[in-house]
Amino acid sequence: MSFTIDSARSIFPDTQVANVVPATIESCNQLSAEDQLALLWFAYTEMGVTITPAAMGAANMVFAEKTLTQIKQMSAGEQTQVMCDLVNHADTDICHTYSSFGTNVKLGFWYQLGEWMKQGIVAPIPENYKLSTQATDVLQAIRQLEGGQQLTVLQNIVINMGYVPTSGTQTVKEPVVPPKDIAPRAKVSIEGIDNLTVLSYVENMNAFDFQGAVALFAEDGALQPPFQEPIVGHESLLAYMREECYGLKLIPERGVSEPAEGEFTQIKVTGKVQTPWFGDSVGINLAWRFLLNPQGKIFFVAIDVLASPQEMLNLGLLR
Ligand code: 45D
Repeated sequence: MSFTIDSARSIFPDTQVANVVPATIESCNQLSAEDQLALLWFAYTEMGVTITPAAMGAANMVFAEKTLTQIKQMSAGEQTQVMCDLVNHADTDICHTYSSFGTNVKLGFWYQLGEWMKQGIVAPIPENYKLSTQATDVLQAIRQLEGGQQLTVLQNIVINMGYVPTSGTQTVKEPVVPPKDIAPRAKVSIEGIDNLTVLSYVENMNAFDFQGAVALFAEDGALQPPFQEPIVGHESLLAYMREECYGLKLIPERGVSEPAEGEFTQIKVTGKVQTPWFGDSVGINLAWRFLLNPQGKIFFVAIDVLASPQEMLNLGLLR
């Protein structure tokens, strides 16, 4: 018996994932648009995290410039309407354009709006806005999360704003980003792991050498980002990495490697990732669950946001 992508998804089944993240997003989605905007704004400003301006370089903000200028020129009422439309997934031109942005452009778009709200160029959330009791509860729930989990909630909410077609899975493709310079390479070491595929995966990702990283995957290999479906095959993986992975810093700490059925090898690594948005001020606790085929290629890797820092030590050794 051999693995399928589907069966590979359940390797290391006792990994405790931060399910509180999708649960929080779900309760947020139940609120009215005004409440969501106010709640998210309060959460975002309360976090007090400072976005590294350099991160805006990782995002290809040219794609959003026209829309941002358009919003800047609107009346306060229209600006508020646009923001509510984005939350409501309304069928408007701006919502359609927004949906065509990649993750980093969406984050950069809101970062810019947030800056303009602080400067009084875009309609702010009224300081005395009174959250509904439900929204107050959600804000309280967000406060309880770890820093990395809070950012994952915000990131996911921002990704899902804009127009969502009700039928079909037609996604608007972002124009291809020209390959950027490859960062200097650094050797990695992971306690308990000497597997060259896993080590080169981390080295290539940290060097933004995505062709090198994709070459480590089997032809039909897959990568599953946190709370998402797997991305399958070299072409899709390369497109994904070019769009989402510039500026990420993978900091694996320790791992375990064990044989799996059919001469596959399963390897679990725990550690942190830093996003270009916050540099080394926030680390997100992660696990990478790799399944290597008998040829040593990556057949599957899942990236999971961990439920707690203690999960960093759960390598499945005590099963
Ligand atoms: O007015 O090995 C609101 C992969 C609304 C690749 C706002 C990976 C109200 C393979 C929206 C609040 C990528 C999977 C304003 C590894 C309002 C791999 C603005 C993992 C103004 C390791 C809000 C990588 C703003 C990971 C501006 C897990 C919010 C990366 C900004 C995780 C929020 C990255 C930002 C994360 C959040 C980044 C910038 C979680 C960024 C989060």
